[in-house]
Amino acid sequence: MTSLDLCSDSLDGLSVGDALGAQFFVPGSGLAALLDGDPPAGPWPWTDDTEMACSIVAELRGHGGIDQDRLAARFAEHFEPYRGYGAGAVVLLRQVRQGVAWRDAAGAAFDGQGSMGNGAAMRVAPLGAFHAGNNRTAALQAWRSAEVTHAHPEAILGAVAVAVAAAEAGWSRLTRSRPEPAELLDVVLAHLVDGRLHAGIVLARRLLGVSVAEAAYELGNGSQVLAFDTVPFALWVAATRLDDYPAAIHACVEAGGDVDTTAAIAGGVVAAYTGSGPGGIPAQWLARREPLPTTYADKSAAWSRGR
Ligand code: AR6
Ligand code: MG
Repeated sequence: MTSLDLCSDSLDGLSVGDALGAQFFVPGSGLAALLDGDPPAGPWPWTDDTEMACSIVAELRGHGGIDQDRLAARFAEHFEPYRGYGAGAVVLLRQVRQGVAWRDAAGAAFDGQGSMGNGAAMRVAPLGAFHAGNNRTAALQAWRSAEVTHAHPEAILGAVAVAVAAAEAGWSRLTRSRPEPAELLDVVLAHLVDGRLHAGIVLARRLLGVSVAEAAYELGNGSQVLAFDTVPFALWVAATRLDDYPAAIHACVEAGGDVDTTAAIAGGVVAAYTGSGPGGIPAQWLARREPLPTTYADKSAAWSRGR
């Protein structure tokens, strides 16, 4: 089991969660069908969560770490507007394509506040899995990956939280020791500073015994598309269902809201622990996900050189 194997399993978990979660915005596809073992017919197109995660994974495959300029170039190169990007992300990625420095574009977003959207968190679980066994490196690398598009500290901390959870999940898989839900969230909290994201994870830790509906009511379900309205619930799901990928995705679907993103985050963390094979992601779900792009590294390098 290499770092890249863990990373790749987490990417499968993220992208299947994203693609299946996005199906629940399609009229007529109901929760009951999924629970009955009859999910929507494929292929399930993945969305911006997966497209951006693939850019991060290409960085790790090619270089073992995040170079922010190169990551910005990859994000801009692979940006397909119809993949459901946030409104701020659309503006920012267009600007970067036009030659604006990513740091200027990210800093200017939302009247100079920077984005506190959930986009830095939605794409980062595979980076955490890659750094299984080294939570501090996962946190630092997540920070770097987030800054390229999200200048607001709450969005950056959302990415740190998800990456540390995925690193811990991957490490638990390697050591064959499942952490208690509270232990997993404590490891995450140890890498955060005070703020709304931190407060959300503290609340999630107190709610470990409650129903999905109650957790989503208290923590948010991503309907505001903000980091602190998304990550606490997604990590509550991952912590409480770490050994059961289908149950984690069911919980995200049941909660509603920004389902593709909560399922991408929870799915990316859980698959770092379960793997993507038997006992992890159902084979039928993997087969129905739109295939992942395969040409990221080369195209992006060519685009960078041509600027
Ligand atoms: N003040 C007010 N609203 C904000 C702020 C802010 N500082 N920052 C973000 N928002 P964005 P993302 C709101 O556009 O984070 C897709 O559906 C604002 O409404 O930076 O990459 C994905 O699947 C803004 O449009 O993009 C994810 O669910 C929104 O948060 C999500 O979008 C998202 O921030 C990822 O979005
Ligand atoms: Mg999306």
